[in-house]
Amino acid sequence: MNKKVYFAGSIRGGRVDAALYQRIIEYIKKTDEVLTEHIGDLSLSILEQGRDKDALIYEQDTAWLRECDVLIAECTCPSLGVGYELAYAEKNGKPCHIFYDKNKAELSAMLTGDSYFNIHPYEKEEDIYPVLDSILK
Ligand code: 6IA
Repeated sequence: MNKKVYFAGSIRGGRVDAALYQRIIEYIKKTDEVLTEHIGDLSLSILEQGRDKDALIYEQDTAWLRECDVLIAECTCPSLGVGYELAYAEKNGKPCHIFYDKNKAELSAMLTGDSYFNIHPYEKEEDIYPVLDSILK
């Protein structure tokens, strides 16, 4: 209860699962704080904004990664940024949980091969929520 959650999901890697991210974020927010609510924003711009603006995004996101209690990543849609965030969170000793739909994606060996990560393959969206309950309890 009342954990600070860094939810990670693809932005420039593709927004095909944005509505799923939104539902997961809303679920987590019933009991805990999500630092990265914008990941579920269906109108989020994925266009490059120039290095100065992206530097501000990087500074904010890495500050939240240092501040969070746990990182929860939805990795069905591959994202360079999410991969970077997972490595950054590991380096900072944050618990990391990775969800992916095993019928839609093959996870990178750089994630499945790293025993630090807690990996949760799922078949149906409904399978995600009881696992979230056990992570957040
Ligand atoms: O490589 P990707 O863009 O798919 O990386 C996605 C991950 O990087 C997410 O988990 C975010 O935490 C982070 N990230 C990437 N782009 C942004 C961003 N863009 N804002 C915040 N975090 C980002 C600009 C949106 C802004 C105009 C509201």
